[in-house]
Amino acid sequence: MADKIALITGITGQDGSYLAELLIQKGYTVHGIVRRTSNLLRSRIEHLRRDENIYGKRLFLSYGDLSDSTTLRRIFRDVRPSEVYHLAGQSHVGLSFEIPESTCDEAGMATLRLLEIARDQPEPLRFYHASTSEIFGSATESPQNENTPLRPSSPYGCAKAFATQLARVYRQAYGLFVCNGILYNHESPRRGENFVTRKITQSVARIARGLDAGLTLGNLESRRDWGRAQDYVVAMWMMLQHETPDDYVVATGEAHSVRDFVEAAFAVVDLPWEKYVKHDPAFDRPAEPKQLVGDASKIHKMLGWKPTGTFDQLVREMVEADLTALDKSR
Ligand code: NAP
Ligand code: F7E
Repeated sequence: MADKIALITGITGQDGSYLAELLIQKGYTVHGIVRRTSNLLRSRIEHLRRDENIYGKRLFLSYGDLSDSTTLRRIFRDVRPSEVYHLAGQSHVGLSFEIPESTCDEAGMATLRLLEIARDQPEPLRFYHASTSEIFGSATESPQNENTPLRPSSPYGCAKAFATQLARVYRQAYGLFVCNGILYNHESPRRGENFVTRKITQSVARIARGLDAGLTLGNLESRRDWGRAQDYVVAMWMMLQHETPDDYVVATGEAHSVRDFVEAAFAVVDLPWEKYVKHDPAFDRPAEPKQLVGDASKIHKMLGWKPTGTFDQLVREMVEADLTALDKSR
């Protein structure tokens, strides 16, 4: 296992940070691509970067941007990865209506750039593409599986559908080992602060400590299939260990509304949610997918993956982490 070299795009994100931990723990050498930002603190991987036994020994970071093919190609040449996990890109669906062009470049075209680089490598490698339930958008069937037709309903979903189909083409046309992980929403204390779950749990913690008076949200009736990010990165790794490349839906199979999430989060701190939560149409989206719920029976049967924990445990874990972080910072 010691000679396994993984390259992760998007290592500073929620999934990238958990995946880096998992792979280091499995004995991999991990290389991450980070983009230049004005603030050097990369909070989700800062604990790894500060660990002398890890940083510079098992974990390496290189500067690169998804739009910069020359640099990406150079990183592949220098790192010579045996496994590539392509996770980077603008991942906010609502925001993709406001910045469609850059979203499509990052979620769509950048995958093409990376697949082309992968195709040119002297040694074969295994490539994971971070696909999403958003490719199904206004699906006509529920739950969705790997054969459900692609009907995306946002610029983000369209770009990911393009990249997903392209990954299939590269697998079939060139025999590349490429897997699409069709992941449904997955959350954790490291979830970005402008996704609904984290926005809720962070706000609940602040309200419970008397720092905020209320929480403003968009559509409370939206339903999602929410799982734990820590489980979902294991699924990514499992896909690349199988003898043949394939696509897999990764989901819990259970749908809950944003309202359910709000109720469960306020219940953790024993406060009545109706008193604090308001609707603001500014957070509504021009279009919403229909009922997105995944059928993960293929990955369960083929790779033995299954989700852990319950919806209530996930909500509790996130609220408690935000309470702890808030108390530490004061
Ligand atoms: P995330 O927390 O938003 O992280 C995105 C990562 O991409 C960050 O490391 C970000 O770097 C990097 N990035 C963005 N634009 C870049 C660019 N132009 N060049 C280089 N790096 C760039 O996303 P996530 O939740 O971990 O999700 C990982 C992937 O899975 C994404 O592709 C997402 O679309 C997909 N996905 C996520 C879910 C989910 O529920 N989380 C479900 C299905 C699919 P900075 O730290 O510098 O911003
Ligand atoms: O929205 C509603 C919103 O932004 C969930 C990404 O990781 O999962 C994620 O995309 C729902 C939507 O996630 C607010 O309208 C209500 O119906 O947390 P979200 P998402 O759009 O499902 C998929 C699988 C991905 O691939 C993406 O990368 O919640 N909602 N009020 C709100 N959403 C937000 N963000 N903020 C609100 O105030």
